[in-house]
Amino acid sequence: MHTIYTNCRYCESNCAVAVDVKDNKVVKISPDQKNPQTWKDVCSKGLTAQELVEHPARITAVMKRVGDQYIEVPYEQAIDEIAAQLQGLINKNGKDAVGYYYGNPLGFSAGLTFSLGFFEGLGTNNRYSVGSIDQNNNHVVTHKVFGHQFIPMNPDVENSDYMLLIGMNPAESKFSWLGAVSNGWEKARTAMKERGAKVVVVDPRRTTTAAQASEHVTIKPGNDWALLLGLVKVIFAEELYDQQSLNKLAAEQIDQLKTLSAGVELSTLSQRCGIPSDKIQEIARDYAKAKAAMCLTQTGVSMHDTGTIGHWLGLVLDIITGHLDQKGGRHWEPGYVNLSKFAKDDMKPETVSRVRQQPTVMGYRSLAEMPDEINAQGPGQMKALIMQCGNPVISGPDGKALEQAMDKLDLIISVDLLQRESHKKADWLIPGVHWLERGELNTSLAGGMDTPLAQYSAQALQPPEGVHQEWEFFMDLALKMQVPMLGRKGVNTTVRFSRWLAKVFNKPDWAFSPLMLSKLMLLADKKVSWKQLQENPHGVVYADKAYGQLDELLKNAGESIQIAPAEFVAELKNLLSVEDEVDSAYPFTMIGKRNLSMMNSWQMDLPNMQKREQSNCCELHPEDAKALGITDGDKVKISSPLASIELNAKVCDRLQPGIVCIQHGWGSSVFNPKASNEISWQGGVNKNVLIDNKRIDPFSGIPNLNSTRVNIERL
Ligand SMILES: Nc1nc2c(c(=O)[nH]1)N[C@H]1C(S)=C(S)[C@@H](COP(=O)(O)OP(=O)(O)OC[C@H]3O[C@@H](n4cnc5c(=O)[nH]c(N)nc54)[C@H](O)[C@@H]3O)O[C@H]1N2
Ligand SMILES: Nc1nc2c(c(=O)[nH]1)N[C@H]1C(S)=C(S)[C@@H](COP(=O)(O)OP(=O)(O)OC[C@H]3O[C@@H](n4cnc5c(=O)[nH]c(N)nc54)[C@H](O)[C@@H]3O)O[C@H]1N2
Ligand code: SF4
Ligand SMILES: [Mo]
Repeated sequence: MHTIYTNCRYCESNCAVAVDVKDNKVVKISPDQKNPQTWKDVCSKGLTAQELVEHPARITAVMKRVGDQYIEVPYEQAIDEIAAQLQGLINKNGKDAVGYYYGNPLGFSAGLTFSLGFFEGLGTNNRYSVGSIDQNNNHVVTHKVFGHQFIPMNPDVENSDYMLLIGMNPAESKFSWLGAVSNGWEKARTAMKERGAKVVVVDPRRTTTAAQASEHVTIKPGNDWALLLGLVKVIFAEELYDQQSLNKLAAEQIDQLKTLSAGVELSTLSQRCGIPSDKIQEIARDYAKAKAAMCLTQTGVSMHDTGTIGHWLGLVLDIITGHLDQKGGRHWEPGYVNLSKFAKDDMKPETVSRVRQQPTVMGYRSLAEMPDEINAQGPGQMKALIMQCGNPVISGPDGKALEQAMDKLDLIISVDLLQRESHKKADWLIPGVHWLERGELNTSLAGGMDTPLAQYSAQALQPPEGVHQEWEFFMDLALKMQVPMLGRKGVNTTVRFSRWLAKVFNKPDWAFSPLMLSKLMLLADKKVSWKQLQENPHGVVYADKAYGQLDELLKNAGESIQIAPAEFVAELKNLLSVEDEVDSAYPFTMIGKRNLSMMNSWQMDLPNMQKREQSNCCELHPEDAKALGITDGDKVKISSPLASIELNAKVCDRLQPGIVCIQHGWGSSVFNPKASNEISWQGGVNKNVLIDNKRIDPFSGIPNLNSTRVNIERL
């Protein structure tokens, strides 16, 4: 038996784990206590990660659909056939015929560069990312305000006196979203206990986080912007701002914000968000006066058609009170590879989609638009879809519309560990490679750590025999189809040459790979060397935590903060001008939640999770239950104008009346392509079929995943 020190790559927390291995099988996964930072937060998902590797229905070879069966096909033959099929579609219909969607787990793989690089080279406009159902509005905001699309902010929890947590539940989901704090919720609780720090949680539901915080403030879903505008209003009106911070901003932009916030009554904003005016005043005063404070707006804010404005106003609050990028606030860490240098002018909002004319984000369209781009005939129509690490039919809005549209595609390819709902009609199943089977240095997370830490994520297991790394699949397709990898001439020649050298000299490491690219990127900033990483398998703390580095970045780039981008101001005025209409046929608002032992639409089929829950349910308030004659456990029907679903009711006082809560991600079967496609697991109901793909955030294309109007009745 031997032990490999590596990281769990299921979420941003990147927890350090020690993996005991015997005969290429995991004996045990435990927290790596020698890691200086990230081991304390290890959760059951990481500790049982081998359950997915050893899943009985795991795809362990390339499978091709023939009739309604799957057959195994040698990898090289698959590359030839797939390249020919894609080329055929492109010759007939143009490059946009080939569509691509990547899901959340790809963000934790260094192979991402090669997947994205293939489609960049191919030049298709039909590219879709999970960011459009998660975080794209954050990128839109930092791009407009700072001029950089990728500025993750690390919450300096351990030094904070006042934490305003809006739309997040770190007690279950971890402090892990665009900036991770290892053991963050424990650190926040310690700060409350030992230093008297205040944690105010704004959430429509009394989550575990809300229950353990100093204070829980309930809000009407989708209206965080109104609360935040209220806070900004009070801060201007009572002159609670930090004058030094204002001095750095353009006076006319400040005036614009002042005038805008002064022009709306606090009572109006209070009514919109459902938070009393005096509570808004109290939060504003405490926040501004706190020595060190942070306002974190997370997915509860993101997943609405108002998400961009919500994130923007959260940033405005931090900037005008002088808390941004200060000790105990959210601070920017350039990381061992400063990605803001690599990802600066790639926002492309001027490129709009073909059918809806919706702006793209970093060249990617919104998943909400995919059905239209498949259905609408004419030049640019999507004819094929390659999915990697994603389950868009379940995790995206209006899964039925997407499923129906996908029926019209000529070719569906899925790269995944398992065959789930979105992949059930796939023509090709390409085996995914689990993080236990990957050795990589994931530079995309280089700056997203609480304390500057770098660690090589070592490979613990060999993938099943004959299975190639996912990035190799895209590289091999690029070579076969003569698609310039990364959209750059010369890369393919370099790859061919390096592969030849590697073969001739029997040095597999010499072949061009994501790791080689990461090593090259290390040289750009020279904060940590490859040698250091190899010598320190538990990770290297390469710098002290520092504050105020964002100012330097902006100064060096000749940029200044644009606190009131014209588009955002216009949209805010628009939000203020329209009434928050309630349709009496759909009087409830549906929100969501996560579960500590599962990720979005996966892991519920694993033994670790099966011990806990078999299905999702519909939580509702006792008063609503009484009025509707519903008791705990009753079957209820939840409807939106699009569809209806049936679930068991759970009566609970965690919610306010008028709000129901259903966990997303359920209702995705697991199929077994090796056993005549039989269903290997099934559980719960897909609530996202209720969610409209037409009502989306105008900037990021994110739908109302967390504030859908529904009706509920007893069956
Ligand atoms: N209503 C509602 N909807 C939501 C949300 C919500 O809060 N409410 N949350 C949203 C959020 S935050 C997100 S991130 C999205 C997620 O949306 P997606 O990323 O599209 O979907 P997931 O459900 O995360 O599915 C991930 C897939 O990746 C596969 N996978 C896991 N590891 C690997 C790997 O190493 N290689 C490969 N090839 N495949 C792998 C899994 O088997 C699974 O099929 O869902 C969003 N949808
Ligand atoms: N165990 C586990 N951990 C995870 C994941 C998982 O699926 N399972 N997913 C990972 C991923 S992909 C992500 S993106 C992160 C997300 O991490 P978080 O952002 O913490 O996501 P949630 O836990 O869903 O918390 C969102 C909260 O917003 C609340 N909410 C809903 N609507 C509103 C609203 O309008 N306003 C406000 N203020 N609050 C609202 C919900 O009640 C919920 O408590 O978690 C990551 N970690
Ligand atoms: S899934 Fe759990 S163990 Fe893995 S990185 Fe996230 S918090 Fe850590
Ligand atoms: Mo996410």
